[in-house]
Amino acid sequence: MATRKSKSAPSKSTRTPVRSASKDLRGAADELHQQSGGTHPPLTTQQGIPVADNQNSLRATPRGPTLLEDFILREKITHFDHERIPERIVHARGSAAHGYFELTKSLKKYTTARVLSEVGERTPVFCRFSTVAGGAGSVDTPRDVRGFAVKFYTQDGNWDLVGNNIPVFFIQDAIKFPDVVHSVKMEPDRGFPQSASAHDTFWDFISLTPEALHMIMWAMSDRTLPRSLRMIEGFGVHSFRLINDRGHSTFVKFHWRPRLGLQSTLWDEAVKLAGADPDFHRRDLFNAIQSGAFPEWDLAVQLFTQEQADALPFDHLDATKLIPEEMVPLTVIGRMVLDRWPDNFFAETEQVAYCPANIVPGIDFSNDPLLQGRLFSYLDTQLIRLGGPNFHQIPVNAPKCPFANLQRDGHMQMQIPRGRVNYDPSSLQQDSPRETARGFGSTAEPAEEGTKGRIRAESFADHYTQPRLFYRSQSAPEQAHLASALVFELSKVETAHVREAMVGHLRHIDADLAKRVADGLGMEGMPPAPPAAVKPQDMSPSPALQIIGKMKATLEGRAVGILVHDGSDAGTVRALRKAIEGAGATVKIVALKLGGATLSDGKRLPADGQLAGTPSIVFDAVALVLSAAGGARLAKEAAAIDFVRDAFGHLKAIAADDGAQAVTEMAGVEKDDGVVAASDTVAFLKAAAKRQWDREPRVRTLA
Ligand code: HDE
Repeated sequence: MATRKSKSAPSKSTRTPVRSASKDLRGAADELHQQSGGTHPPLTTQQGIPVADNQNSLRATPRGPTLLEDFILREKITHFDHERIPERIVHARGSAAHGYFELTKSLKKYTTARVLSEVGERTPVFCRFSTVAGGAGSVDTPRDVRGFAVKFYTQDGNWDLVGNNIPVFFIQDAIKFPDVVHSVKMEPDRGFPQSASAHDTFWDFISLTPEALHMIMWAMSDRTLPRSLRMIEGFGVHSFRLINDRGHSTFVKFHWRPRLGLQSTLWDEAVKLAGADPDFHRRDLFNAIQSGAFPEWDLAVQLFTQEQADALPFDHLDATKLIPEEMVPLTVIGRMVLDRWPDNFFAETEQVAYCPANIVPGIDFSNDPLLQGRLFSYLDTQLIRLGGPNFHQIPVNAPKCPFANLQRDGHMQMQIPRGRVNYDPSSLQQDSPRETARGFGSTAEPAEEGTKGRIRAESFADHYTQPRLFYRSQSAPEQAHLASALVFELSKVETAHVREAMVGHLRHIDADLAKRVADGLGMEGMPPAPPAAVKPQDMSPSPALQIIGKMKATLEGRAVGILVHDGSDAGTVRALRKAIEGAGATVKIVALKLGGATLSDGKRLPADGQLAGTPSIVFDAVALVLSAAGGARLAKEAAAIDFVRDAFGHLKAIAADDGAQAVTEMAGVEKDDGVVAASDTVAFLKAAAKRQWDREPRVRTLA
């Protein structure tokens, strides 16, 4: 009040207290700083000028105008104004880590690439995972493809394997990429939906682009709902070539296999996770690495000759096709360990620039037209995203081997090249860089006969065989999830003819799938199937395409929540913790208040999470250790009932002692193999190592 009065009638007496208030602020900041300890270097401007006051701008009088002269304020604000760079047009939301790749099996016979031929060699890597459609600030768990990009800092320069967690892609030709991306992103007139494919424009495009159907099968499967980035596979997608010392070429496809096994969430879980923890995957990766539980992947290759490629019943240069591993087996050649979280998110995870054109001698491209387009796109986008041609000098992008050339100048040149020579050939300088016999060479591949034109090869025309292969290779629960995902997505499509066109396509893939989706949408009658350029073939099912079949029964790397309240049995909590941690999982104690609960032994057990903010969705299994009074109390808490109901609905194992009965009853938990006594740690570990698929038909209607 005194201040406001002073505004209309400034006087000496009112100004004095304001000035001293500002001094007090300074004093409080100093005091807090002193309490925090440590050795602090002097704060300076970007020009190195020491800053005495970082709390107050320079003003003409304590309540008067701010002075333009305040270069410290201007520099700080100007830098802040420029803190954001354009986000990636796709894959904007990502999380990354440093680590290494260790070769365990030499491919010397096939390639001169040192990174793939020197067993035991550890190559530093930087690996970034991403969602595709959402912006940088979007959530971690939408239904979406995940990017899986690895930069290998090899002795022969950077090799970027820029892949996804799905081995095929939506389109066959790079010229369609802007269309598929526009269609899935927010609709341009309304600016929504963010990070979701369940809308008209996406399905309109897909219904008119049958080549996308194989990828759609994958996208609608649980592959796009990963439980953790530590539990996804990665694929280089395209065929690449390996070139050996005789110039001989062998085709190769790259696969990453998570050591923790492949695992997904259910759709309902993913939806709820988006609200419960928008950073679920980033936090999970961060916590694992910080706690020393370093995620690992095996790198495996499929190697095949031109003759084998020619004998395949599809074209391996078509990125909408995969080579079943039952046809060309996988050979594990090494492992990747991610063991260091970046020091700074922006400097590393945001500024890292991957490019499929970054390959090293001994590796070469194939003629896949999607890959060929990508070879151009990434450098182009990075020139604008990172502001100029010197982004390779940003530490996360710079090769770790020596590099030298005659490219010069440009925005943000960080190096100071010496000497007169910036051209080649030259004779004036003894240390100017020169070509080397060990340098990169392209495969001497004879060009095919043919006519120039905008032509899609006939061998790319079969759009239904591999979607059928994928669908028919799935386990029953996975088929039901896939059909339900299609029903969900198409139910969000407002345009009837788009929904009908999609069901028409499904008829070529599998009649039962089409029927399930048509029924799920409540369609009267079956829409017509469109003409198919090539009649779909039946390939032998490939069980390797499943998740459930491949899922390891394990608790390793997973998390279990134990719900406690005052009076919970201390011995049971201890025994559970020991067993769960012994199985390689982490334990989080959840209680009504963060302060925790006083257990039966009279001791206070602090909670890791407050019940209202720690739903069971963030766990792989739960235990309810409650006294009868505790159970009765929590049976009146909506968050506790949801905790249990969701765990049951998400097919998770539940260990419950007698005291928990009031809550389990309220939550509608029915006895099954996944509901065990809290005292039976052996049964709990067994049940918690997998989801209770048999329970699903009892808790939800699937298509
Ligand atoms: Fe990308 N893609 N892409 N893509 N892509 C980008 O590059 C592009 C494709 C993939 O963590 C962009 O630096 C075209 C297939 C990943 O930083 C952009 C085509 C696969 C990442 C681009 C494709 C991928 C990207 C956006 C069709 C799996 C994130 C920002 C011809 C094999 C890398 C950037 C990271 C990023 C273009 C298709 C994977 C715009 C034109 C197929 C993992 O340049």
